[in-house]
Amino acid sequence: MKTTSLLKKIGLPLLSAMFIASILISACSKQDSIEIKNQWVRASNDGQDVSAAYMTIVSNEDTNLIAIDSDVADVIEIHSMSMENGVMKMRMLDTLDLIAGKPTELSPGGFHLMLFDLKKPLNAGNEAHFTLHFRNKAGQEKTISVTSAIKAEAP
Ligand SMILES: [Cu+2]
Repeated sequence: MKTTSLLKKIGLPLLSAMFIASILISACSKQDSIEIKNQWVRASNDGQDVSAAYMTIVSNEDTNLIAIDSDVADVIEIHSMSMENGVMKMRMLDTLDLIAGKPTELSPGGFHLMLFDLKKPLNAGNEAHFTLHFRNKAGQEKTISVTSAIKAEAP
């Protein structure tokens, strides 16, 4: 068939050209990328409307996490947790500083996103969606969307 042989002739170089182009594009956009991984949300307990979300954030430029929206909670605060004189203290932060290339871990016992006024109970096995707002030193803002699995305990 004519069309088949034509496809064979043109298809492969075209595909590889597209592949190379996509690599170039991702290499360019990587210059100011923010990566989110290991994200999860703790399932809420019966009768409680608070919970916490965890994740690892890696930005390749210095920036700040300044605000968070979600479909599961009306109010979300950035909290830190630390031991002070033998007592665990939780503190609200205005922003979370992110240093270029350094993974910032939000995990139980450390930084976390505190969810208040849950819109509905968070059941293990479901998902929650978050929109993270960042602002760098130059004042440029960036938004990243994240889907987190709801889990009964730390993975
Ligand atoms: Cu907290």
